[in-house]
Amino acid sequence: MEKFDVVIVGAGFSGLYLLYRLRNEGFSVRLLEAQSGLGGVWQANRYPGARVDSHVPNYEYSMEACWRDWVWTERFPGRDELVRYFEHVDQALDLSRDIDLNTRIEACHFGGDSRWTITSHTGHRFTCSVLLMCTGFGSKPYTPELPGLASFAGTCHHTALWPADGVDFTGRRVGIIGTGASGVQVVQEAAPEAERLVIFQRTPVTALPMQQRQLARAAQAAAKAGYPEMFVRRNAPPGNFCDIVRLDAGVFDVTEEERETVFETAWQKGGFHFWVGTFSDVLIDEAANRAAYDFWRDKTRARIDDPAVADLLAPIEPPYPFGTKRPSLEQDYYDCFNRPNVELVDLRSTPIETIEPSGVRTRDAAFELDVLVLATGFDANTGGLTAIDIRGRDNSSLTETWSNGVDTHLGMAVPGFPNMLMLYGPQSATAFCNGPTCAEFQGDWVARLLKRMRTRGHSLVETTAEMGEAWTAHLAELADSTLFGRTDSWYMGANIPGKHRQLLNYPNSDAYREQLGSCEALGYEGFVFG
Ligand code: N01
Repeated sequence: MEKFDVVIVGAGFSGLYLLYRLRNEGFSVRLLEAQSGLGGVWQANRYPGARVDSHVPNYEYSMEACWRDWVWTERFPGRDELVRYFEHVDQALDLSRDIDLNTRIEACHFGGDSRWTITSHTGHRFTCSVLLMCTGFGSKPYTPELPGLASFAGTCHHTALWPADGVDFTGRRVGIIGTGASGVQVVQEAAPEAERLVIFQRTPVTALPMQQRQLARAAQAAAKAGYPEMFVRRNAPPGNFCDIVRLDAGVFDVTEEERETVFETAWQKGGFHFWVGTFSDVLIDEAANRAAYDFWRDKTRARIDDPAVADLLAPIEPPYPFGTKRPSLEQDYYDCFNRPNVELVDLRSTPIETIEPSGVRTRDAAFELDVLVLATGFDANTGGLTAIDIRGRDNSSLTETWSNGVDTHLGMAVPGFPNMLMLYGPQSATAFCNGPTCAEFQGDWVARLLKRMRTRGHSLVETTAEMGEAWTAHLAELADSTLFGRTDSWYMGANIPGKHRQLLNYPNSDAYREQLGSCEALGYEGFVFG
């Protein structure tokens, strides 16, 4: 059994940052990763078109050793470039010597000796004082129970379980179920290649223009002079982007003309500018939200030739408040529907009845397919954790503890699970915070906590049931005081049948940071040390 101060599970942004930070602080650390390389979701999501939705230089570490010699080719880099970035980070920070790849963790048990025992799929065991779970919000793919799915005779893959040698769409009949970020990206790749592409949509996505462009090496080199300042600014509202600005004004505090200008400017900037970078009340007030939706709708409908298809993709009435399901970024998603080989099937009016060996049968028609893509998302926020047999005090199981809902303190600690902290986990800002920014501020917070424990001779840290209940109640208030609680999304746990419905991401990363800061300033309020 290998013994460490700290074991980290997961080699995405959070896990790698913690390894770097804690090793520098003199802790003995081991990072365990199921996949064969670094990068977390970027290793797993190798489906065609996978690409980040946060623009350069937001989606990278702020440490100079990581950005000084690194050059991106595109404003929104693709998956392969991101994997190469993680290889670069590995070299720059000399991480691999403390990482075990191809090591899937099956069990983490807290024992009477106040230490965790971690067991891998090969039966290899590790023990540590502190367990840091960095399994990400989207590491457990979700495949719905579609009748007859196993009988499909063609090629069928979930986007997050894509084969390493790829799938050729050329000249084939391709079906895609799901129109979230993954679905949008695969559609854009498949449409020009497939003989026939059928997209099965249950709920329309409000995809925003990416405004992708190539990045020149010389311009990036020049911009780097401003990086230190930009990475400081990245810690500010909204959403922890260094260059997205949101007005303090509400949608109706300005004239109609000014409103159009603000919306249009954000639209032209692309990416998440239109989601989080316009007015202060878009995600809070129904009428303000409707104004943003109408702008999006009119822009989008103008690109779709067939009004009946436009009614499905960008309905006149909003299917849910704009931005309360994550808006994907698109390059030519809506234009794809003008192609003669592309067809949209509305699953609300004609649901899937069965999957047959030859394809998909809905209530109204049968679609013969060679390839079926399941872009059906993830058991988000909790699935990566509950997939592991995690047992805390008195052998209590995390999966059972959360069967009626999640309680945590600050989205970082679970009552009854001492010396275990979660990064980018349920009930923290997670998907409302730019990933690397969150990895760094949560990672720094954890590093300071562990140093304090070492200085004070504490070997145990845990939170209480009361703190967990209070944090859950706080998130419930946020769900009610914003528009997020009204929509069935994975933010609400509502994409998985039977999952407890609750807000699982703190919908304001700036306020969340303040909460972490005040907890620390008050001597880690809500934590008990032993
Ligand atoms: O998953 P999703 P995703 N029958 O849950 C549909 C990140 N990400 O993998 O909306 C038919 O968004 C479901 O329909 P509905 C990003 O944060 C980022 O696309 O539930 N359809 C929905 O359309 C993103 O938000 C990138 O009605 C069914 C789709 O499947 C998150 O990961 C790229 C169904 C699932 O969409 C998840 O995105 C990819 C059923 N039974 C992912 N069940 C970037 O660009 C589900 N659906 C960075």
